[in-house]
Amino acid sequence: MTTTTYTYEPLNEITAIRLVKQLKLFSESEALTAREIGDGNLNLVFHIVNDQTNKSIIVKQALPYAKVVGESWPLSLKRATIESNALKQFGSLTPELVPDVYYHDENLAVTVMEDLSHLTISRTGLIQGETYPLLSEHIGRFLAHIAFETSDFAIKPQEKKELVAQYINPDLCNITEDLVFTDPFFDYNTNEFEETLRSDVENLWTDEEAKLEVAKLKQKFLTSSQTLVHGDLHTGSIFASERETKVIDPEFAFYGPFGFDLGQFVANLLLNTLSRPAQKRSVLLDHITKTWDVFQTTWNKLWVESKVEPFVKNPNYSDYILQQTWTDAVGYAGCELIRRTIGLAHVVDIDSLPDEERLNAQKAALRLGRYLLTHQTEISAHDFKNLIEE
Ligand code: SR1
Repeated sequence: MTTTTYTYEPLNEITAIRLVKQLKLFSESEALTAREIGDGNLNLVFHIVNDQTNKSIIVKQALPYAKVVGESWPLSLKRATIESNALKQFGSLTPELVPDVYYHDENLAVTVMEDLSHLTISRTGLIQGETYPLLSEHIGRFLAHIAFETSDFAIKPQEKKELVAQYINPDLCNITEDLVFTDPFFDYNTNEFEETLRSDVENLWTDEEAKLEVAKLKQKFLTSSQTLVHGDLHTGSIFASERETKVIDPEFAFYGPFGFDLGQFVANLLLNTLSRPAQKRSVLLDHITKTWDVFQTTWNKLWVESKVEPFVKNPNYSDYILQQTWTDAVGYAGCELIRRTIGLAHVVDIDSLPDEERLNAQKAALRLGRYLLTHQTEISAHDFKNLIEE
């Protein structure tokens, strides 16, 4: 069998079709249509379909810069390989919760994967009022499996260190370090907010109590290699329907803190909650409690089966790790609420609201973010209802 060595060049509709035929994912004679549908900040995404048979696939290619800003923000193409490896690793643990990967080429920075267009991006669906009854059960299970089974509780330390090295992802981690943990807390020009919010933002910039908590969480993000994290688990990284949930886009994956993904997911549910009238919020708050319940139940089940770490015999140890994970998640949720309100990448849940509602939701997100940062150890998963109403 001959293998082709590719040289990087950005694909277009024609070359994307040529590639999938070369890969024999479709035959030469098939009539295919390709459409670039990437609406994220970083990549090209081609939807390729045979309109006669309806067979379809996704070709995702990393660009050597951040699409959202342009060529002035270079980014390593290695992220495509990290994403493909992470999808395969997640797929080996929770196959029903991620897309199948059919092909990856490191030079082209291309991953060919299952088309999920029968599902909706959960952010879009939640904005439209979908409830996704299985979302929290699925994400709680996904998070617990990934967190536990890629950690030192499930993998021998030498092997785990190889994985830590494999997932070193400096450029994408740097985006998070800047956009989530640093820039929103200083008067930096990446920030974006309306003048009507300025006094709230300036109060935050001088709030040394909250900023100290952000500094500690950033330090943990920089140094703690507890587990493989998705790294960008907002509701735009999750496809969903009434019955199915699929996690996509783990190009920010790296070895980080147990609570990071959970915190980002919770924060994005909270951002959607804050965009709604009071009587429509409970479904999101229930998703938060259920995610954490399922996480703990799944984690404890994996814990008792663990054969790698002799200390797992002590149940207090599991409680300690879970407590730390939740406390960190609350802190990371606080950072995410603030950065999605005044930083570079906002959420459409709130930005699409009419003026007065938008300002109220943004102020509430900043208040809640600050509260989570400064009360991390006191907040349980059941407390958000009261916190949001206050
Ligand atoms: C320049 S990238 C901006 C944001 O988009 C991604 O989805 C991450 O959330 C990142 O922080």
